[in-house]
Formats: sequence, C-alpha cells, structure tokens
Amino acid sequence: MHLSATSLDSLPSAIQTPMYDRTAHAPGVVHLGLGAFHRAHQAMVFDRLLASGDSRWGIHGVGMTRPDLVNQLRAQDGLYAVRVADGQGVKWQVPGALWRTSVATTERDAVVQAIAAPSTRWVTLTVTEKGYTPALGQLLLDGLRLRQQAGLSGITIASCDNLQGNGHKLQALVKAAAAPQDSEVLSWLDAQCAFPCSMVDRIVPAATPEVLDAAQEALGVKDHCALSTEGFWEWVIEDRFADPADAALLQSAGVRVTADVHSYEEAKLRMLNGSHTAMALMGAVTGRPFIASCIGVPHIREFVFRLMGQEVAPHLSRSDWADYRTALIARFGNPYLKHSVHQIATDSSQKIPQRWPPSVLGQIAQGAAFEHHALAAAVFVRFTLGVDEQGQAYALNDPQAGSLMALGAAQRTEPVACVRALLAREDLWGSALPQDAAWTARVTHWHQHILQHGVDAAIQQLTGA
Ligand code: CS2
Repeated sequence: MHLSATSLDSLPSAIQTPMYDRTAHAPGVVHLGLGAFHRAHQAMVFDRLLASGDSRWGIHGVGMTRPDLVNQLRAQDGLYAVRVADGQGVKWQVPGALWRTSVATTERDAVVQAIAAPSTRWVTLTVTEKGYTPALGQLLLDGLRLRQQAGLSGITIASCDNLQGNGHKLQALVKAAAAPQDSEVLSWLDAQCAFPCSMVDRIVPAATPEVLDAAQEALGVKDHCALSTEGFWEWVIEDRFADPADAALLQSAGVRVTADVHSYEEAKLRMLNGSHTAMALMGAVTGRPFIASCIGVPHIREFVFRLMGQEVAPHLSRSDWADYRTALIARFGNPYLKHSVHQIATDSSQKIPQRWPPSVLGQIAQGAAFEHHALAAAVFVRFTLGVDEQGQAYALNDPQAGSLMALGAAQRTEPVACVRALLAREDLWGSALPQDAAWTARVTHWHQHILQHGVDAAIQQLTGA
C-alpha cells in the first residue's frame, strides 16, 4: 500500500494531514517546477491557507524536467510526506495543496490552459537559474494571452528562484516573447498582472533512500515522493499583487510582505547560497559527501564564518547579518539534512554569478581583501578536473560542463593558463572581475597551493584554524 487519498485516513494520528476538500475546487495557483524545494516550501504555505478555509490556493503543479516524478505524484494523488527535523524536534506532515499535475514538455497545452483558467490567480515558479529561457517566456505569454483574449482578470506571476531581482527578470522574459502585434497583451500585462520579486529560503535536499525508508516507518505506507527539510522557512515577497488583498492573506500564513525584498535577496544569495557553493565545491574535491560533513570540519566552519563576516557582510544592506550568520551555521550543521555537495555543485556556472562576484567587487571597491572568495574560486577551478583528491571521478552536472572541463583539463601541467582561461569567463564572473589583475593573482596563488598541498591545507593556511 502506498500513500494516496484513500490511505490518508489510515495514517498514524500524530501526522498532520489535510482536513480540507481537495477535489471540490479548481486550483488557484499554477506552479512551474515541481522539485523538492517547492513541495516543502510554498506548497506548505498554500496548505496552511487551504487549511484556514480559503479554497483558492490549490496547486496545479507542472514538472519541467522530470516526468517520472510527476507520474509518482499522480499515483499518490499529489500527496507526499515531509519530515521537518532539526534540533527542535522531528515531525511528519502531509501537505495537501497539490491537486493537479502536468509535464511541461509533453503536456504544454494543458499548462497554457491552466494559466488561462478562470480560477487561476497566481503563477509561481521554481525552475532554477538555468530555466529562464525564451521558451519559458513564451509558455507564460501564451497562457496570459489567452486570459487577456477571454477578458479575464490579470494574475500575480511570482518568480521564486535564487536570482537577484527575479521578478524583474521574469517580467522582461515574458515581454521579450511578445511580437510587435502583441501590443494589446503587453498593455494588459502592465495594467493587470504583477511580477513581484521574492526571496525564498528553506533547505530541502533531494530525497535519499534513507528518507523514503524513514517515511515508510513513520506513515506505515510507502511514499515514493517523501522529503526531508528543516523547521526554518522564510518567504519574503514584494508587495505587488494583482489582487492587493493577497498581501494580508500571505502574511497570515507567515510570509513577509514588504516593499524591500532586495536586502533579503542579496543577504540570502551571498551569505547562504554563496557559502553553500563554496562548501559544495570543497566537499566535492575533498570527498566529503554532505554540507553537514563540511561545516563539521573546524577549518571549513571557520572559513565560512570569515567569508560571511569579512567579505560578504560589509556590502549588505541588511544590518542583522551577525545573527543571520549564526543561524545559517547552525542550519548547515542540521544532522537530518543529508544535503549532497554534488547536488549543490550542480549548475555552479549558473549559480556563481549571483553568489560571489558582488562581494568580491565590493571588497575591491573598498581596497579590502577577498582571500576567501579567491580560495573558493580556486577550488572551483580544481573542481573542473572531475576527480577528487582521493582519485574518485565525478561528473560535472552543469550546462557548461563541457566548456568548463575543457578549459580546466590541463591545470596540473598548465595551472596559470587554466586559471586565467576560467577566470576570463564573463558568464561566470561578470565583466569587471576578469580585468582585475589582483583577483587573478590571488586565485592563481590559492590554486597552486591546492594543487601542491590540497584543499584542506589551503583553507587551514588561510584561516589559521
Ligand atoms: C542551494 C539552494 O542547491 C543550491 O544551490 O544553495 O538550493 C539552497 O539550499 C536554498 O536556496 C535554501 O533556501
């Protein structure tokens, strides 16, 4: 027996399950990107709103890349268990907000129709950094055009990916998909739709067999889609909605609605995600499998502490960064989250631009040191070799894998040339950093140290830990 609408009643009573009707209403939200993150973050916020009696927050979830996952969720009637676990305790919950599912690649028309459905009030997106393609803009525009032609109201379209100014980027992408003859839909978009920026935060690793086993133990039935996450979650969204009344509703469910998302976005991208990428690459090269195994090493912990305090914090508009840092280090160490370093190292070429260069440029502008970022960049160069320090090969899972590996291949024999070639990539570092001789010199320095003595020795040398 597996988890489904019919087995819900047989679950142990300690497990929180949806008590509301999941079939009587049409979904009000279309979500693109049905990965683990959405299912343990927004879907749980919408579950709370549904539980409060507001039936407009059911989700039509769209799998962008994984038909297998959509099929498994369908077989379970959109139900899955989430283990929420940290130092505060462990509890299981089954959120019920996922009502319908589609696969973007094979059921594109169903997705367009869902966006255009009269009941739809929101579209939310977690399609990852590399998902912001012209095809995405076209998909959204096709649905929105149908709404406009049918005389329906505008909607809120909220990007929830780890990109600075994500709402602006998404709006620009949708508008870029429009042809000159689309002027009517464009003015309708401007007048009736809203593209708020938002910052979302919750650590939700891809499920492991251990989590699926624990789910079966806790539920008494099989759950192929179970997830594990931490208690902490945050969603900060710009106060810009097609229906202004949504602000108060979201607030009632614990969402922070504000005019200033920017300061939250930049702190999160550079402190949390910036440290994540550094640790993920260190873990991949040294052979440590999880973020918790990295932060548990005193010199890596010290590195992350200093990276955030010395090189990231001075350029943030958020002033409570010291508390944020303390909280982050505790979150990274959560023993329940088996957060694979290779999962986070995935798509590094798409992640680094938001996560590191703004802090390095800030330090350069103030004449301050950027040694921690230079060391992290050197680890990234070492990472492109595709083999760890124990000689274990690993795959680079990145749209740029081929070109990165080609540039980094000869780094043992031609280290200086390889570092230069990888640091010249404006798609990773932006236009200013590749011109900075001191940056290149320091990355080259740390890269040589890493090749000669290893990543751990380099970190120890820098931190004195
Ligand atoms: C991680 C994020 O995979 C990654 O790149 O840095 O998914 C991170 O866990 C989330 O942004 C936390 O909110």
